Amino acid sequence: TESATPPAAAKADSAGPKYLAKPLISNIYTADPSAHVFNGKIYIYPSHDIEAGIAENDNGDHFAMRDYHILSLDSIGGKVTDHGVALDTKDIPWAGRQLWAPDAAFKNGTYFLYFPVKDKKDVFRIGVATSTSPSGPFKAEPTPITGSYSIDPAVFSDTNGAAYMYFGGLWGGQLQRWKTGTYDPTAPDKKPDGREPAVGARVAKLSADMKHFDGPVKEITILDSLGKPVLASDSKHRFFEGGWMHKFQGKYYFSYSTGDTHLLVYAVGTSPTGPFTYKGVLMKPVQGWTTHHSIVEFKGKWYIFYHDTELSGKTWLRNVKVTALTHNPDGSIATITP
Ligand code: FUB
Repeated sequence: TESATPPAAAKADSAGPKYLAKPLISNIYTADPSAHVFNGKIYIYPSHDIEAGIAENDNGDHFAMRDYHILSLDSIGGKVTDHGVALDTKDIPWAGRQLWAPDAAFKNGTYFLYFPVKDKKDVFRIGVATSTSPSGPFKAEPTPITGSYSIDPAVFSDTNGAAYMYFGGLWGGQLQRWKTGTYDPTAPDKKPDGREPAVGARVAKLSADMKHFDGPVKEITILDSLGKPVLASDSKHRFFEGGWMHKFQGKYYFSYSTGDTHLLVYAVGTSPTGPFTYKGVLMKPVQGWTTHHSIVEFKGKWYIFYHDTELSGKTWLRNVKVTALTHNPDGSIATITP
């Protein structure tokens, strides 16, 4: 376990949001922060970025991560603890390469870590690992979740106890190759026909043991303000990757990255599986190509965890940050300029 003291400017909650947007740790590079409150503390489940010496390409081969470190903090602006390696690719029997953005959940005394990694055929699948501690170490199940594919799992436990996994990511995340329900490596990775509906994120209900899908995988529809599905060519509104679900005042807020237009946006619905109506921009572009976030309520205040490349200036060596998130009285979310 290593500890890292945040930079002096990252002061306590009362200091206000503008002082919070500093790298949370600098001893390792971290990205894609999925934050949860467990046992009164914030636990962050991020990707662990490394310099693998692989040239940057549209496939994302330069994101060649091999393990996860879990972070925790007692308060926003407080000391951040790096709990060391929680899961390594070498301990996932079916894994090939690229351990990308994870998420976590808790049920009946067990913590679950959900992770995307390419299998030995270079196809992204989503696996699950368990632990009795929120900081791990985690033990991976011997096979990926049946029916899972692509990247960026985000698990949401509803107030009635039902849990759902949101997943998917375009281009390097391979979601466009699953249009027919089976893997098609010949599907064009980019530039879909301008008039076709956007490829949607996926959602599946989780089984009672949290280790399987309970029922079919469903494609999520994002509607525009006229009630029409967002088109594939509408790159400022369509889903790209990094989905997240939070519930606020009984409504379901599905937020995501628009990828090549570098926005974090949100859409709202009345069911956890959608459809969701596009509402606006959560966060303007950060430094670096990717933008990926999570939203969590902690001690009565809402926060957004995200990343940028402040420490390295390199898109594949990112650092996680946190800042305040404001729900306006009308249910809209105030746009954050990072
Ligand atoms: O960290 C690798 C990938 O970059 C994630 O899976 C995407 O969401 C993007 O942040």
